[in-house]
Amino acid sequence: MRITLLAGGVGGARFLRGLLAAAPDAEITVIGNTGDDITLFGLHVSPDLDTVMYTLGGGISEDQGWGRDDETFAVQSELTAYGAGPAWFSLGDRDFATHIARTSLLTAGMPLSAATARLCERWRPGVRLLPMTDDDVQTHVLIADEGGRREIHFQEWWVRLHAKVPALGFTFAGADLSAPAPGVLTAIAEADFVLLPPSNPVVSIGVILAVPGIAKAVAAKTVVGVSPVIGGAPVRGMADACLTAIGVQTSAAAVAAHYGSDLLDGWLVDTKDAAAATAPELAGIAVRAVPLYMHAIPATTAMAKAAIELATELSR
Ligand code: FO1
Repeated sequence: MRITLLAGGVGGARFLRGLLAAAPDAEITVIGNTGDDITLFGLHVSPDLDTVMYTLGGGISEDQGWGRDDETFAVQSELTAYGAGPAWFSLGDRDFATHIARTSLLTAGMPLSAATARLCERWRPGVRLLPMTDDDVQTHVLIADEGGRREIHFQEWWVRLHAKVPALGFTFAGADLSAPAPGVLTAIAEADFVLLPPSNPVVSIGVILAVPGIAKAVAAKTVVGVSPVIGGAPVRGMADACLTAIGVQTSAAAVAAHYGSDLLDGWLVDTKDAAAATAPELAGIAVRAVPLYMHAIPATTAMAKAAIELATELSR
């Protein structure tokens, strides 16, 4: 069985752990969001690719959901001593090595997709991890503060401002000029079905769909999504701040309606949101209510099994 997913950071990576347990023989391709990428100290940081790679490779900081386990911060404290910023983005010594390795491969002329494959040779995540594009696409956030209306990098909004300054909108700078990375469109076309894990629908899945060609390729497949919202609140992160910014209600039904029935064939909601199954705005989308809290691997495995069952049923 060939399964392709569009994934962001923590939610996507945790879902993938359950999917690998639910379908150990499946050939899984993950198309990772790179709109979060940021260059710091001359190094290319790819947070969502690293979260998938570390989580499935066994190197993740479990309580953070990002960065490495057993971290030390000697380099960061030395940089701070030099007044070299920014200090608000916490980079550990082990994590720095990933960004140095990636940047040296990019500097040697490798595209991000090849560099990502090289880093995965160490971590062996058990999935093929592809960046959505090898081109430069950056998620920017429009805010209004004492400095007036301006756009800032997603990471500055998410990490320095803790998404507390309301986002007035998002732009995916460079998306229009970008192309899917090698293998992305083939992985979608050749999949038995596509899954959308409970990643942020705006700044993770939404960015990937903004790369020309990807949305159309995905819409041609059987697609089952997993709601990132349970009982009117995001399970993790600040998906609600992102959804509000684009005028979408924070509910399981509203997120599915936002994706639309052209894209989605099936939608998993938590048992709390079972009413979504009869929501008129979800006509044309098969809704199933199953427990969606990924509090332990068995729970996530059951969710992944439900997604596979629904996708298999819908692709008949
Ligand atoms: N998130 C934070 O809230 N604070 C940080 O200092 C931080 C550092 C960081 C370093 C490397 C990395 O790969 C991720 C990091 N993140 C941090 C998480 C990051 O902002 C998110 O993982 C994604 O960009 C959103 O999915």
